[in-house]
Amino acid sequence: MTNSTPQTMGQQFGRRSWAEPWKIKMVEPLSMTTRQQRVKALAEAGYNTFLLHSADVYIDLLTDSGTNAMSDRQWAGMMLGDEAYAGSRNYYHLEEAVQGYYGYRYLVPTHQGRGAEHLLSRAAIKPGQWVAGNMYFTTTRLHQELAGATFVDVIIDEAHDAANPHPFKGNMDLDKLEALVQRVGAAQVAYVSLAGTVNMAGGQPVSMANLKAVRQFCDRHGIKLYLDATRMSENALFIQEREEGYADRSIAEIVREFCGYTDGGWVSGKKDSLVNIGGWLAVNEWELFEELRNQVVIFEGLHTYGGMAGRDMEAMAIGIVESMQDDHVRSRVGQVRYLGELLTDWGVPIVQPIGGHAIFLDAKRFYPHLPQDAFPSQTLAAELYLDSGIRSMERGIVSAGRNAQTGDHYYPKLELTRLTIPRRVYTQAHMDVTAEAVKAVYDAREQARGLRMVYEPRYLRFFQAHFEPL
Ligand code: PM9
Repeated sequence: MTNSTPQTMGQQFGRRSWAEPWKIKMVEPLSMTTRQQRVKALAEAGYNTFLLHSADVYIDLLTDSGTNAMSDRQWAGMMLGDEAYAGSRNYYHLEEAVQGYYGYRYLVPTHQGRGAEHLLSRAAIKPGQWVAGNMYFTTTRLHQELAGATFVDVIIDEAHDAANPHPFKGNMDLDKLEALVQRVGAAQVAYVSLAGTVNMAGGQPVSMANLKAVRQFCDRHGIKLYLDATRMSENALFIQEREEGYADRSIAEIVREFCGYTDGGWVSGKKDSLVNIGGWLAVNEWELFEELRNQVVIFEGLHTYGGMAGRDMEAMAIGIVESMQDDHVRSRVGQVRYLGELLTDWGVPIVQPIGGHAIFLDAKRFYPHLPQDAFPSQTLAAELYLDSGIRSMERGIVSAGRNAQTGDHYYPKLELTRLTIPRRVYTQAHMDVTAEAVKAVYDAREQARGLRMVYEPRYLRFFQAHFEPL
């Protein structure tokens, strides 16, 4: 494992600013539309930014998922794809990277994160059981529910308050966990599902101390603990910066220690791991691995490719190494902070503290005159696109979906619009342009009228729902 020390960038040269630890070798042109074109494109997309053609988008901050720029090393790795059906050498490289950096014993590759969630949910949940998690994630919770579990949010209360400055808003509340066990019995808790960082809370981290406490709780009650390690290297940066005793530990060391307290984990490789497609699930227990390896051939592909091409596994193996470099993580989160600090200075309400992968605009404070039923975050994403061609994503009532039992909307406390920063893709100038566009939409906030939903798909409605202006 190659580790850079935490202090290698900026400080090393006695400078105060950070800069990206790479230079640009290939570029992709952007195109700008007129407002008239955007009005038409948005209406055709049913006011849902997921339904826009990317050709109609200027700066694309929909997601950091699969939108990363790969390095020259990763592209070179693509040429070394071993596309054998079974036993591809790229699988063994990936296995080595996962074992080396995350420390889990047995690897199951999948086509992306939700493939891993599907397999774990099927293998580890018995219908009628419960899963406790630190706030829900859309695909994670859906797979747990489809496997017959009821999801219970046990994140600390501070996470549901956009303005609360708690340094580890991803932490679990041990009292909430205890209350669940008292209510349903430990045997009925399929597992604890911990995400680092917590996407829906604003990219907020979990502290090592909290994880250790959760581990002890799980040991006391005989409950398994599985980690969504999708953005774990970003979580590690926050631990390095904010938690006592970790300032001199590298990102790679912190990730390895963190994962060591869990029984297994999964990732969407499309985030931290700097690739455009791929995922995995890895566990320490042989019996569970046997079951997962059995299931992967039904739903994903053979256990040595799991839905990925050999070249994709090679790019991910190299991406894992790059994602653990301190300089990389520092500049990645540094760019997110740059945008967030600009907006904060201009008085635009965003989730605080600034998280790892995105800026989350607080639509409740942005549009206090819009009720949650008028979809304020969806409205804000639409208005931002109309103003500038910048694409963002709703993370509020639409994403939260409906209670599977009652059919009612969930009304999440957080009503957010996410400006998600792809890794190694945009420059500081793009962040300036984005901040100016958000400010312009903020200045015109009183004119926003909201939306109504006119088409609602059954699952994960935020992807495909249609809206009309009120
Ligand atoms: N996250 C995101 O944009 C892409 C799908 S939702 C728009 O944030 C976590 C923490 C995720 C995640 C995806 C998945 C699923 C699991 N855990 O998208 O299936 O943020 O690779 O991963 C998205 P896949």
